[in-house]
Amino acid sequence: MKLFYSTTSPYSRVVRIALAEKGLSQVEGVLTDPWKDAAALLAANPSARVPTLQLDCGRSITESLLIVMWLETHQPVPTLLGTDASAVLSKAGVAMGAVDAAAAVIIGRKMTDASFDESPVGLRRRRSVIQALSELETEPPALSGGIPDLSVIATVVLVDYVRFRFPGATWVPATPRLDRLVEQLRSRPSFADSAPRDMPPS
Ligand SMILES: N[C@@H](CCC(=O)N[C@@H](CS)C(=O)NCC(=O)O)C(=O)O
Repeated sequence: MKLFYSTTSPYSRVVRIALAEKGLSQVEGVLTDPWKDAAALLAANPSARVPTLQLDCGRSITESLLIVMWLETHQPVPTLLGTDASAVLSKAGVAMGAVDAAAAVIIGRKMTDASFDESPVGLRRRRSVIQALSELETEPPALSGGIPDLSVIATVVLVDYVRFRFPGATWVPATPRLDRLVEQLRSRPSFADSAPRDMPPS
């Protein structure tokens, strides 16, 4: 199996953490800038987006949460759904919605410029991030002692992505409880190895 991923992509990071936590580290990582339309990525995914997981049979699975769904069926143990799947998925959805909103601001800047942030759509996306962070801060996902579940993974990916893309932004709410969760996982290999960083120059 091959995973096309980028080091800036929060969606790729969710899948990289999921693979590592499930012990599927034999999957070959293919570092790919999706904006450069690499032929291999385009052949594997008509949307040319990362993450894209290419199975040994040649079939591809795209979309981060569908990849996680496939991993759950392919290798159910250890599960990323904890002991209360609806609670985990509910919180993971809040975090992934905010990941989408934060990524939409970055794409909006690509389409226009930094003024996108203050546009009606930009402000709406920013509000989604603020609301989601505030909701997760009120009741953070819990580390239950086993492997981090999908709600923990998505929340840490969100917090780190917001810090990475909007450093020092005054509109980002303080989230001391989420920060503690991030700190607890910072040195765990699956999280440390996938921490967001700029893509190397090609
Ligand atoms: N819904 C997709 C989003 C994937 C996505 O937007 N990936 C970005 C990188 S963060 C990408 O490949 N962008 C290239 C493009 O939009 O052309 C998922 O969950 O995997």
